[in-house]
Amino acid sequence: MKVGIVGLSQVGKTTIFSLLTGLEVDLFSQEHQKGTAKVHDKRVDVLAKMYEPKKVTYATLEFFDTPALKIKDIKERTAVFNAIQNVEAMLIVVRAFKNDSVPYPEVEKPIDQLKATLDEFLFRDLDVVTNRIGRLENAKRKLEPKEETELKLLKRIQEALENEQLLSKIGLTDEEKKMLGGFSLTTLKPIGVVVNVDEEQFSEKSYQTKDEVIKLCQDNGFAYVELCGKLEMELNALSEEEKMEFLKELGTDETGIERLSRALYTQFGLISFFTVGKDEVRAWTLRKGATAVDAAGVIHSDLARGFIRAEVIKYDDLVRLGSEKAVKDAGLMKLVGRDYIVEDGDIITIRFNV
Ligand SMILES: Nc1nc2c(ncn2[C@@H]2O[C@H](COP(=O)(O)OP(=O)(O)OP(=O)(O)O)[C@@H](O)[C@H]2O)c(=O)[nH]1
Ligand SMILES: [Mg+2]
Repeated sequence: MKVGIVGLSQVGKTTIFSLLTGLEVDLFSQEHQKGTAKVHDKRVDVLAKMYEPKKVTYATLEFFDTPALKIKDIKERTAVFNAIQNVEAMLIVVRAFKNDSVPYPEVEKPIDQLKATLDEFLFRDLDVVTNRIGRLENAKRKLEPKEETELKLLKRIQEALENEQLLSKIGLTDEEKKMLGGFSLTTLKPIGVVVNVDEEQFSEKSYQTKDEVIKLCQDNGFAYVELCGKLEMELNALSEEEKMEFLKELGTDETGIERLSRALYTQFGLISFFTVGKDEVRAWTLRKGATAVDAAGVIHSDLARGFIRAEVIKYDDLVRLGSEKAVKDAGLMKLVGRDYIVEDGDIITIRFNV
């Protein structure tokens, strides 16, 4: 899944992009950057220990860094959103960290930054929708029935946006969403929020307007994660052992970045299934509700085309019983057909014939 990283100026967007993707970036460059981030999943580590494969592959998310949004600056907004039209989800970065040597964004309180960023999302969608309405209304011909339906829907959406409602919250049907698919509407996409705190805020688990930020995220179904960009950068520079030691002192076994990628993955409606063996242990990504034949297709189109059935064992059963054989002997391996709905943590072997 492709995720756009957006926010006001100097909040830590590029820092978080760099931490997520492991790419070295020039903080002063205005280039758009994209990169791939590993989605932390302890289950993959456990499976890798068990199978000792040649290769271990984690699920990934693809991130796109963007230049800062400036409040009510149409030109900047258009540039930012045009550059990430293809993303399927948004990650908003909000700055809580205090540091007078880093210029503050236009509004300082985290809740105000979040609201201002969401306003830009709403304005963007309103721009797109209003343009399209104008084009339909000014068409010098009679509209086709399909266009009439679209126009009616767009007007309803326009009104919602004018009332500052996120489109993900107005109960659009799947058919309506499909009709809007080509417009890449920002507020229809899943949203995650990351608050960049400083060390003091991190250890006190508190920052200005935190309650309001959390409430807004909960009310709208946004993923919410706090992390300290500076601390994460320091962690990054350590060896694996030093890192684990440091994290233990902090009372956790996961970095903020690992927590972030996992939280987004879940909140964006993604699940993982696994394939295992001596060659490779791998996590693959599916949308919740996808079927066994979808899973086959993710691995290779031949596997979907020639799909016969799939063998499924549950990760928890495998770990509890210690081997595939033990799981089979306990009668816990399932043979499933193409319409089986894959569950997070399924270990799948596809039987196929092409
Ligand atoms: N103290 C502190 N500084 C940070 C933290 N995160 C980022 N910075 C610094 O803040 C400055 C801005 O960070 P960037 O990651 O470039 O922020 P940005 O949102 O990409 O900035 P623009 O793209 O210019 O809008 C840099 O000097 C970072 O080193 C943090 O958690 N704590
Ligand atoms: Mg930047």
